[in-house]
Amino acid sequence: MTEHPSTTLGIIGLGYVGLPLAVEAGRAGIRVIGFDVNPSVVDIVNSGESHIQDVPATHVEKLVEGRCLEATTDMTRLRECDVVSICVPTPLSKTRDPDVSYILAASKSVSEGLHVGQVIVLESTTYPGTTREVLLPALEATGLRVGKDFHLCFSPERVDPGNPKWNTRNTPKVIGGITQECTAAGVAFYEKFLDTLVPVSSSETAEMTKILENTFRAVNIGLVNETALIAERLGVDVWEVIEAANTKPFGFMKFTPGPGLGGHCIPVDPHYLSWKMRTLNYKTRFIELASEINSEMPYFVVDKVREALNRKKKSVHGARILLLGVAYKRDIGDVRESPALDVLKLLIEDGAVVSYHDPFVPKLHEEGVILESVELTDEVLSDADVAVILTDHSQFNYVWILENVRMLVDTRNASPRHDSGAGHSWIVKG
Ligand code: SAJ
Repeated sequence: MTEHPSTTLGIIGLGYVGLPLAVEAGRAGIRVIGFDVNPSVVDIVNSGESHIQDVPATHVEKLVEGRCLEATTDMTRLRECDVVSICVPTPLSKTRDPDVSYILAASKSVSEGLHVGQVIVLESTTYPGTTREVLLPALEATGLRVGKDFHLCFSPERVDPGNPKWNTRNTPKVIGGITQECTAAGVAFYEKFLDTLVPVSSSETAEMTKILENTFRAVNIGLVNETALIAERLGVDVWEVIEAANTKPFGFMKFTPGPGLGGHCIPVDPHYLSWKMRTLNYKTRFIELASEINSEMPYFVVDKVREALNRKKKSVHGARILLLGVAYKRDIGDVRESPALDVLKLLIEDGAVVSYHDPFVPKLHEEGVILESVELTDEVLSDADVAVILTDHSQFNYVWILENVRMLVDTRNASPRHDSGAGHSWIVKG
Protein backbone atom coordinates (compact mmCIF):
# COMPACT_ATOMS: atom_id res chain seq x y z
CA MET A 1 0.00 0.00 0.00
CA THR A 2 1.70 3.24 -1.10
CA GLU A 3 1.28 5.96 1.52
CA HIS A 4 -0.17 9.38 0.72
CA PRO A 5 -0.23 10.64 4.29
CA SER A 6 -0.52 14.27 3.18
CA THR A 7 -3.84 13.78 1.38
CA THR A 8 -7.21 13.64 3.06
CA LEU A 9 -10.19 12.78 0.87
CA GLY A 10 -13.72 13.68 1.96
CA ILE A 11 -16.56 11.74 0.32
CA ILE A 12 -20.10 13.06 0.67
CA GLY A 13 -22.53 10.16 0.28
CA LEU A 14 -21.50 6.63 1.32
CA GLY A 15 -23.75 4.71 -1.07
CA TYR A 16 -23.00 2.36 -3.98
CA VAL A 17 -20.65 5.03 -5.43
CA GLY A 18 -19.13 6.67 -2.34
CA LEU A 19 -18.23 3.61 -0.30
CA PRO A 20 -16.34 1.76 -3.08
CA LEU A 21 -14.47 5.03 -3.81
CA ALA A 22 -13.61 5.39 -0.11
CA VAL A 23 -12.27 1.84 0.04
CA GLU A 24 -10.14 2.21 -3.11
CA ALA A 25 -8.63 5.48 -1.86
CA GLY A 26 -8.07 4.09 1.64
CA ARG A 27 -6.32 1.02 0.27
CA ALA A 28 -3.92 3.36 -1.57
CA GLY A 29 -2.99 4.93 1.78
CA ILE A 30 -5.12 8.04 1.43
CA ARG A 31 -6.87 9.15 4.64
CA VAL A 32 -10.62 9.15 3.98
CA ILE A 33 -13.42 10.83 5.89
CA GLY A 34 -16.83 9.62 4.75
CA PHE A 35 -19.73 12.04 5.21
CA ASP A 36 -23.33 10.88 5.25
CA VAL A 37 -26.58 12.40 6.51
CA ASN A 38 -27.75 8.95 7.60
CA PRO A 39 -26.37 8.17 11.11
CA SER A 40 -26.95 4.43 10.65
CA VAL A 41 -24.73 4.42 7.53
CA VAL A 42 -22.06 6.25 9.55
CA ASP A 43 -22.36 3.69 12.36
CA ILE A 44 -22.18 0.75 9.93
CA VAL A 45 -18.95 2.06 8.39
CA ASN A 46 -17.34 3.03 11.71
CA SER A 47 -18.08 -0.44 13.04
CA GLY A 48 -16.18 -1.96 10.11
CA GLU A 49 -19.30 -3.22 8.34
CA SER A 50 -20.57 -2.66 4.79
CA HIS A 51 -24.11 -1.97 3.54
CA ILE A 52 -23.03 -2.10 -0.12
CA GLN A 53 -23.21 -5.44 -1.95
CA ASP A 54 -19.93 -4.92 -3.87
CA VAL A 55 -17.90 -3.82 -0.81
CA PRO A 56 -16.78 -6.65 1.50
CA ALA A 57 -17.02 -5.72 5.20
CA THR A 58 -13.45 -6.99 5.69
CA HIS A 59 -12.16 -4.18 3.45
CA VAL A 60 -14.01 -1.56 5.50
CA GLU A 61 -12.96 -3.13 8.79
CA LYS A 62 -9.27 -3.15 7.80
CA LEU A 63 -9.31 0.53 6.82
CA VAL A 64 -11.24 1.62 9.90
CA GLU A 65 -8.89 -0.31 12.17
CA GLY A 66 -5.93 1.17 10.28
CA ARG A 67 -7.43 4.62 10.87
CA CYS A 68 -7.47 5.24 7.09
CA LEU A 69 -11.25 5.52 7.02
CA GLU A 70 -13.79 7.06 9.33
CA ALA A 71 -17.37 8.23 8.82
CA THR A 72 -19.26 11.16 10.28
CA THR A 73 -22.44 13.22 9.93
CA ASP A 74 -20.51 16.34 10.95
CA MET A 75 -20.18 18.30 7.69
CA THR A 76 -18.03 20.96 9.34
CA ARG A 77 -15.18 18.45 9.16
CA LEU A 78 -15.08 18.95 5.37
CA ARG A 79 -12.58 21.72 6.12
CA GLU A 80 -10.10 18.96 7.09
CA CYS A 81 -10.14 17.58 3.53
CA ASP A 82 -7.76 18.38 0.66
CA VAL A 83 -10.15 16.81 -1.87
CA VAL A 84 -13.94 16.44 -1.63
CA SER A 85 -15.86 14.03 -3.85
CA ILE A 86 -19.65 14.53 -3.97
CA CYS A 87 -21.46 11.23 -4.51
CA VAL A 88 -25.04 12.07 -3.61
CA PRO A 89 -28.26 10.82 -5.31
CA THR A 90 -29.69 12.67 -8.31
CA PRO A 91 -33.21 11.23 -8.59
CA LEU A 92 -36.20 12.54 -10.52
CA SER A 93 -38.93 14.48 -8.73
CA LYS A 94 -42.55 13.32 -8.83
CA THR A 95 -42.99 15.46 -11.98
CA ARG A 96 -40.03 13.61 -13.59
CA ASP A 97 -37.81 16.72 -13.34
CA PRO A 98 -34.22 16.64 -11.99
CA ASP A 99 -34.06 16.75 -8.22
CA VAL A 100 -30.71 18.43 -7.49
CA SER A 101 -31.60 19.12 -3.85
CA TYR A 102 -28.92 16.68 -2.65
CA ILE A 103 -26.29 18.46 -4.77
CA LEU A 104 -27.44 21.83 -3.41
CA ALA A 105 -27.19 20.58 0.18
CA ALA A 106 -23.70 19.19 -0.46
CA SER A 107 -22.65 22.46 -2.16
CA LYS A 108 -23.70 24.40 0.94
CA SER A 109 -21.73 22.09 3.25
CA VAL A 110 -18.65 22.24 1.02
CA SER A 111 -18.72 26.03 0.69
CA GLU A 112 -18.90 26.40 4.49
CA GLY A 113 -15.61 24.55 4.79
CA LEU A 114 -13.99 25.67 1.51
CA HIS A 115 -10.34 26.72 1.81
CA VAL A 116 -7.42 27.54 -0.47
CA GLY A 117 -5.97 24.47 -2.21
CA GLN A 118 -9.08 22.28 -2.05
CA VAL A 119 -10.15 20.18 -5.05
CA ILE A 120 -13.92 19.64 -5.29
CA VAL A 121 -15.29 16.93 -7.60
CA LEU A 122 -18.96 16.25 -8.38
CA GLU A 123 -19.52 12.58 -9.30
CA SER A 124 -23.32 12.36 -9.27
CA THR A 125 -24.91 11.95 -12.70
CA THR A 126 -26.59 15.21 -13.71
CA TYR A 127 -27.44 17.43 -16.67
CA PRO A 128 -24.65 19.24 -18.55
CA GLY A 129 -24.05 22.60 -16.88
CA THR A 130 -24.81 21.60 -13.27
CA THR A 131 -21.19 21.92 -12.06
CA ARG A 132 -20.77 25.40 -13.55
CA GLU A 133 -24.30 26.72 -12.95
CA VAL A 134 -25.16 25.20 -9.55
CA LEU A 135 -21.98 24.20 -7.74
CA LEU A 136 -19.58 26.96 -8.84
CA PRO A 137 -21.70 29.94 -7.69
CA ALA A 138 -22.12 28.38 -4.25
CA LEU A 139 -18.36 27.92 -3.91
CA GLU A 140 -17.34 31.32 -5.31
CA ALA A 141 -19.82 33.03 -2.98
CA THR A 142 -17.13 32.45 -0.36
CA GLY A 143 -14.95 34.95 -2.22
CA LEU A 144 -12.50 32.24 -3.28
CA ARG A 145 -11.80 31.95 -7.02
CA VAL A 146 -12.01 28.72 -9.04
CA GLY A 147 -8.83 27.67 -10.84
CA LYS A 148 -6.83 29.95 -8.53
CA ASP A 149 -7.82 29.37 -4.88
CA PHE A 150 -9.63 26.05 -5.35
CA HIS A 151 -10.34 23.57 -8.15
CA LEU A 152 -13.72 22.25 -9.32
CA CYS A 153 -14.34 19.27 -11.63
CA PHE A 154 -17.04 16.86 -12.77
CA SER A 155 -16.11 13.19 -12.92
CA PRO A 156 -19.00 10.77 -13.58
CA GLU A 157 -19.37 7.67 -11.45
CA ARG A 158 -19.33 4.51 -13.56
CA VAL A 159 -20.22 1.95 -10.93
CA ASP A 160 -22.01 -1.09 -12.28
CA PRO A 161 -23.53 -2.87 -9.27
CA GLY A 162 -22.71 -6.57 -9.22
CA ASN A 163 -20.22 -6.42 -12.11
CA PRO A 164 -17.58 -9.07 -11.38
CA LYS A 165 -15.00 -7.58 -13.77
CA TRP A 166 -15.26 -3.78 -13.71
CA ASN A 167 -14.87 -1.92 -10.42
CA THR A 168 -14.05 1.56 -9.17
CA ARG A 169 -10.28 1.08 -9.53
CA ASN A 170 -10.04 -0.44 -13.02
CA THR A 171 -12.90 1.40 -14.79
CA PRO A 172 -11.50 4.34 -16.81
CA LYS A 173 -12.48 7.62 -15.12
CA VAL A 174 -13.51 10.64 -17.20
CA ILE A 175 -12.83 14.02 -15.57
CA GLY A 176 -13.38 17.60 -16.76
CA GLY A 177 -12.71 20.81 -14.83
CA ILE A 178 -14.06 24.35 -14.88
CA THR A 179 -10.52 25.34 -15.99
CA GLN A 180 -7.61 23.32 -17.35
CA GLU A 181 -5.83 23.78 -14.02
CA CYS A 182 -8.88 22.22 -12.33
CA THR A 183 -8.75 19.22 -14.65
CA ALA A 184 -5.03 18.78 -14.00
CA ALA A 185 -5.55 18.96 -10.23
CA GLY A 186 -8.34 16.37 -10.42
CA VAL A 187 -6.24 14.02 -12.55
CA ALA A 188 -3.26 14.40 -10.20
CA PHE A 189 -5.42 13.29 -7.28
CA TYR A 190 -7.34 10.36 -8.79
CA GLU A 191 -4.26 8.86 -10.47
CA LYS A 192 -2.93 8.14 -7.00
CA PHE A 193 -5.37 5.22 -6.76
CA LEU A 194 -7.27 4.71 -10.04
CA ASP A 195 -5.84 2.86 -13.03
CA THR A 196 -6.93 5.06 -15.94
CA LEU A 197 -7.87 8.75 -16.09
CA VAL A 198 -9.59 10.29 -19.15
CA PRO A 199 -9.24 14.10 -18.93
CA VAL A 200 -11.68 16.09 -21.11
CA SER A 201 -11.83 19.80 -21.92
CA SER A 202 -14.62 20.93 -19.57
CA SER A 203 -17.05 19.89 -16.85
CA GLU A 204 -19.90 20.03 -19.40
CA THR A 205 -18.05 17.54 -21.62
CA ALA A 206 -17.68 15.16 -18.69
CA GLU A 207 -21.35 15.60 -17.68
CA MET A 208 -22.51 14.99 -21.28
CA THR A 209 -20.25 11.90 -21.58
CA LYS A 210 -22.05 10.16 -18.73
CA ILE A 211 -25.50 11.12 -19.98
CA LEU A 212 -24.64 9.77 -23.46
CA GLU A 213 -23.45 6.46 -21.96
CA ASN A 214 -26.74 5.83 -20.20
CA THR A 215 -28.97 7.36 -22.89
CA PHE A 216 -27.31 4.96 -25.32
CA ARG A 217 -28.54 2.08 -23.18
CA ALA A 218 -32.04 3.44 -22.62
CA VAL A 219 -32.59 4.11 -26.36
CA ASN A 220 -31.22 0.71 -27.44
CA ILE A 221 -33.34 -1.06 -24.86
CA GLY A 222 -36.31 0.90 -26.20
CA LEU A 223 -35.43 -0.20 -29.73
CA VAL A 224 -35.24 -3.87 -28.77
CA ASN A 225 -38.49 -3.63 -26.81
CA GLU A 226 -40.23 -2.15 -29.86
CA THR A 227 -38.69 -4.96 -31.92
CA ALA A 228 -40.38 -7.38 -29.50
CA LEU A 229 -43.74 -5.68 -29.98
CA ILE A 230 -43.27 -5.86 -33.76
CA ALA A 231 -42.15 -9.52 -33.67
CA GLU A 232 -45.27 -10.45 -31.69
CA ARG A 233 -47.46 -9.02 -34.44
CA LEU A 234 -45.46 -10.84 -37.10
CA GLY A 235 -45.50 -14.16 -35.22
CA VAL A 236 -41.69 -14.10 -35.03
CA ASP A 237 -39.59 -15.06 -31.99
CA VAL A 238 -37.75 -11.85 -31.04
CA TRP A 239 -35.11 -13.66 -28.99
CA GLU A 240 -34.28 -15.95 -31.90
CA VAL A 241 -33.96 -12.86 -34.12
CA ILE A 242 -31.63 -11.17 -31.61
CA GLU A 243 -29.47 -14.28 -31.21
CA ALA A 244 -29.17 -14.53 -35.00
CA ALA A 245 -28.37 -10.82 -35.37
CA ASN A 246 -25.76 -11.19 -32.63
CA THR A 247 -23.78 -13.57 -34.83
CA LYS A 248 -22.76 -10.50 -36.81
CA PRO A 249 -19.16 -9.97 -35.69
CA PHE A 250 -19.27 -6.21 -36.28
CA GLY A 251 -21.74 -3.36 -36.28
CA PHE A 252 -24.27 -4.91 -33.91
CA MET A 253 -24.57 -4.78 -30.10
CA LYS A 254 -26.96 -7.14 -28.32
CA PHE A 255 -29.70 -5.82 -26.11
CA THR A 256 -32.66 -7.92 -25.00
CA PRO A 257 -36.35 -7.12 -24.49
CA GLY A 258 -37.86 -7.41 -21.05
CA PRO A 259 -40.65 -6.27 -18.74
CA GLY A 260 -39.45 -2.65 -18.82
CA LEU A 261 -36.63 -0.40 -17.68
CA GLY A 262 -35.54 -0.45 -14.04
CA GLY A 263 -32.76 0.85 -11.86
CA HIS A 264 -31.73 4.24 -10.57
CA CYS A 265 -29.52 5.11 -13.56
CA ILE A 266 -30.88 4.15 -16.95
CA PRO A 267 -34.54 5.19 -16.55
CA VAL A 268 -33.48 8.42 -14.80
CA ASP A 269 -30.34 9.91 -16.34
CA PRO A 270 -31.65 10.59 -19.88
CA HIS A 271 -34.48 12.66 -18.39
CA TYR A 272 -31.89 15.00 -16.91
CA LEU A 273 -30.78 15.81 -20.45
CA SER A 274 -34.38 16.09 -21.70
CA TRP A 275 -35.15 18.58 -18.97
CA LYS A 276 -32.07 20.67 -19.70
CA MET A 277 -32.81 20.71 -23.45
CA ARG A 278 -36.42 21.80 -22.81
CA THR A 279 -35.00 24.91 -21.18
CA LEU A 280 -33.13 25.44 -24.45
CA ASN A 281 -36.25 24.81 -26.53
CA TYR A 282 -35.06 21.51 -27.95
CA LYS A 283 -37.03 18.22 -27.81
CA THR A 284 -34.89 15.12 -27.22
CA ARG A 285 -37.03 12.85 -29.37
CA PHE A 286 -35.08 9.57 -29.04
CA ILE A 287 -35.10 9.81 -25.24
CA GLU A 288 -38.84 10.55 -25.11
CA LEU A 289 -39.73 7.79 -27.58
CA ALA A 290 -37.55 5.18 -25.82
CA SER A 291 -39.11 6.15 -22.50
CA GLU A 292 -42.60 5.77 -24.00
CA ILE A 293 -41.85 2.28 -25.32
CA ASN A 294 -40.00 1.09 -22.21
CA SER A 295 -42.89 2.30 -20.02
CA GLU A 296 -45.33 0.30 -22.20
CA MET A 297 -43.65 -3.04 -21.47
CA PRO A 298 -45.30 -3.77 -18.08
CA TYR A 299 -48.70 -3.39 -19.79
CA PHE A 300 -47.54 -5.76 -22.54
CA VAL A 301 -46.54 -8.33 -19.90
CA VAL A 302 -49.95 -8.09 -18.21
CA ASP A 303 -51.60 -8.57 -21.61
CA LYS A 304 -49.59 -11.79 -22.01
CA VAL A 305 -50.77 -12.98 -18.59
CA ARG A 306 -54.36 -12.17 -19.59
CA GLU A 307 -53.87 -14.05 -22.91
CA ALA A 308 -52.48 -17.12 -21.10
CA LEU A 309 -55.43 -17.20 -18.65
CA ASN A 310 -57.84 -16.68 -21.52
CA ARG A 311 -56.60 -19.89 -23.12
CA LYS A 312 -57.90 -21.69 -20.03
CA LYS A 313 -61.12 -19.63 -20.01
CA LYS A 314 -59.95 -17.84 -16.85
CA SER A 315 -59.94 -14.14 -16.07
CA VAL A 316 -57.22 -12.19 -14.29
CA HIS A 317 -59.72 -11.39 -11.55
CA GLY A 318 -59.23 -13.95 -8.80
CA ALA A 319 -56.40 -15.70 -10.62
CA ARG A 320 -53.46 -16.81 -8.47
CA ILE A 321 -50.36 -15.28 -10.07
CA LEU A 322 -46.79 -15.98 -8.92
CA LEU A 323 -44.09 -13.46 -9.90
CA LEU A 324 -40.59 -14.92 -10.14
CA GLY A 325 -38.09 -12.12 -9.42
CA VAL A 326 -38.98 -8.51 -8.60
CA ALA A 327 -35.49 -6.87 -8.61
CA TYR A 328 -34.79 -4.57 -11.56
CA LYS A 329 -32.13 -6.89 -12.95
CA ARG A 330 -30.64 -10.30 -12.25
CA ASP A 331 -28.59 -11.27 -9.20
CA ILE A 332 -29.13 -8.07 -7.21
CA GLY A 333 -31.80 -7.06 -4.68
CA ASP A 334 -32.49 -3.50 -5.86
CA VAL A 335 -36.14 -2.81 -6.71
CA ARG A 336 -35.79 0.90 -7.54
CA GLU A 337 -37.87 1.70 -10.64
CA SER A 338 -38.25 -2.05 -11.13
CA PRO A 339 -40.85 -2.83 -13.84
CA ALA A 340 -41.93 -5.77 -11.65
CA LEU A 341 -43.57 -3.24 -9.34
CA ASP A 342 -45.63 -1.91 -12.26
CA VAL A 343 -46.67 -5.43 -13.27
CA LEU A 344 -47.56 -6.22 -9.66
CA LYS A 345 -49.73 -3.12 -9.29
CA LEU A 346 -51.50 -3.65 -12.62
CA LEU A 347 -52.36 -7.26 -11.72
CA ILE A 348 -53.61 -6.29 -8.25
CA GLU A 349 -55.73 -3.54 -9.83
CA ASP A 350 -57.27 -6.23 -12.07
CA GLY A 351 -58.19 -8.30 -9.01
CA ALA A 352 -55.49 -10.96 -9.26
CA VAL A 353 -54.18 -12.70 -6.12
CA VAL A 354 -50.47 -11.98 -6.52
CA SER A 355 -47.49 -13.48 -4.67
CA TYR A 356 -43.78 -13.31 -5.47
CA HIS A 357 -40.55 -15.14 -4.91
CA ASP A 358 -37.21 -13.32 -5.10
CA PRO A 359 -34.22 -14.67 -3.15
CA PHE A 360 -32.67 -11.19 -3.15
CA VAL A 361 -35.80 -9.35 -1.99
CA PRO A 362 -37.17 -10.90 1.23
CA LYS A 363 -39.93 -8.32 1.49
CA LEU A 364 -41.56 -5.67 -0.65
CA HIS A 365 -42.92 -2.47 0.85
CA GLU A 366 -43.39 -0.24 -2.17
CA GLU A 367 -46.09 2.28 -2.96
CA GLY A 368 -48.71 0.70 -0.76
CA VAL A 369 -47.85 -2.89 -1.59
CA ILE A 370 -46.63 -4.99 1.36
CA LEU A 371 -45.63 -8.56 0.48
CA GLU A 372 -43.07 -11.10 1.59
CA SER A 373 -41.18 -13.42 -0.74
CA VAL A 374 -42.75 -16.90 -0.62
CA GLU A 375 -40.64 -20.03 -0.45
CA LEU A 376 -40.44 -21.65 -3.88
CA THR A 377 -41.77 -25.23 -3.68
CA ASP A 378 -43.41 -27.68 -6.08
CA GLU A 379 -46.77 -26.82 -4.52
CA VAL A 380 -46.29 -23.06 -4.73
CA LEU A 381 -45.44 -23.43 -8.40
CA SER A 382 -48.29 -25.81 -9.23
CA ASP A 383 -50.85 -23.86 -7.17
CA ALA A 384 -50.40 -20.73 -9.26
CA ASP A 385 -52.68 -20.29 -12.25
CA VAL A 386 -49.81 -18.43 -13.97
CA ALA A 387 -46.16 -17.91 -13.05
CA VAL A 388 -44.33 -14.90 -14.54
CA ILE A 389 -40.53 -14.69 -14.82
CA LEU A 390 -39.75 -10.97 -14.40
CA THR A 391 -36.12 -11.18 -13.20
CA ASP A 392 -33.86 -13.90 -14.53
CA HIS A 393 -31.83 -14.60 -11.39
CA SER A 394 -29.03 -17.08 -12.11
CA GLN A 395 -29.95 -19.29 -9.17
CA PHE A 396 -33.47 -20.12 -10.40
CA ASN A 397 -33.90 -23.73 -11.59
CA TYR A 398 -35.77 -22.97 -14.80
CA VAL A 399 -36.24 -26.62 -15.86
CA TRP A 400 -37.88 -27.43 -12.49
CA ILE A 401 -40.00 -24.27 -12.70
CA LEU A 402 -41.20 -25.15 -16.21
CA GLU A 403 -42.06 -28.72 -15.13
CA ASN A 404 -44.14 -27.65 -12.13
CA VAL A 405 -46.04 -24.58 -13.30
CA ARG A 406 -49.40 -24.80 -14.99
CA MET A 407 -48.75 -21.76 -17.16
CA LEU A 408 -45.60 -19.68 -17.56
CA VAL A 409 -45.04 -16.19 -18.98
CA ASP A 410 -41.30 -15.60 -19.43
CA THR A 411 -40.26 -11.96 -20.00
CA ARG A 412 -36.52 -12.70 -19.99
CA ASN A 413 -36.16 -15.73 -22.28
CA ALA A 414 -34.73 -17.50 -19.23
CA SER A 415 -36.65 -20.78 -19.38
CA PRO A 416 -35.68 -23.66 -21.69
CA ARG A 417 -37.21 -23.42 -25.14
CA HIS A 418 -40.30 -25.59 -25.06
CA ASP A 419 -40.11 -28.86 -26.93
CA SER A 420 -42.38 -27.83 -29.79
CA GLY A 421 -39.21 -26.44 -31.31
CA ALA A 422 -41.13 -23.35 -32.28
CA GLY A 423 -39.70 -20.04 -31.26
CA HIS A 424 -40.10 -18.85 -27.69
CA SER A 425 -43.11 -16.60 -27.45
CA TRP A 426 -43.63 -14.81 -24.14
CA ILE A 427 -46.13 -17.49 -23.13
CA VAL A 428 -43.83 -20.45 -22.69
CA LYS A 429 -46.38 -22.87 -21.24
CA GLY A 430 -50.09 -22.63 -21.21
N1 SAJ B 1 -32.35 -4.07 -19.60
C1 SAJ B 1 -33.10 -4.63 -20.63
N2 SAJ B 1 -32.45 -5.07 -21.75
C2 SAJ B 1 -31.09 -4.97 -21.88
C3 SAJ B 1 -30.35 -4.39 -20.82
C4 SAJ B 1 -30.99 -3.95 -19.69
O1 SAJ B 1 -34.32 -4.73 -20.54
O2 SAJ B 1 -30.56 -5.41 -22.91
C5 SAJ B 1 -33.03 -3.56 -18.41
C6 SAJ B 1 -32.56 -4.22 -17.13
O3 SAJ B 1 -33.32 -5.38 -16.86
C7 SAJ B 1 -32.80 -3.13 -16.10
C8 SAJ B 1 -32.56 -1.85 -16.88
O4 SAJ B 1 -32.71 -2.20 -18.27
O5 SAJ B 1 -34.13 -3.15 -15.65
C9 SAJ B 1 -31.18 -1.24 -16.65
O6 SAJ B 1 -30.28 -2.26 -16.88
P1 SAJ B 1 -28.66 -2.01 -16.94
O7 SAJ B 1 -28.07 -3.28 -17.47
O8 SAJ B 1 -28.37 -0.78 -17.65
O9 SAJ B 1 -28.31 -1.99 -15.41
P2 SAJ B 1 -28.03 -0.75 -14.45
O10 SAJ B 1 -29.18 0.14 -14.27
O11 SAJ B 1 -27.43 -1.34 -13.21
O12 SAJ B 1 -26.98 0.03 -15.25
C10 SAJ B 1 -25.68 0.04 -14.81
C11 SAJ B 1 -25.18 1.27 -15.46
N3 SAJ B 1 -24.16 1.82 -14.65
C12 SAJ B 1 -24.24 3.17 -14.39
O13 SAJ B 1 -25.06 3.89 -14.90
C13 SAJ B 1 -23.26 3.73 -13.48
C14 SAJ B 1 -24.70 1.03 -16.87
O14 SAJ B 1 -23.79 2.06 -17.26
C15 SAJ B 1 -24.02 -0.28 -17.01
O15 SAJ B 1 -23.63 -0.46 -18.37
C16 SAJ B 1 -25.00 -1.33 -16.61
O16 SAJ B 1 -25.08 -1.16 -15.19
C17 SAJ B 1 -24.56 -2.75 -16.96
O17 SAJ B 1 -23.84 -2.91 -17.97
O18 SAJ B 1 -25.00 -3.67 -16.26
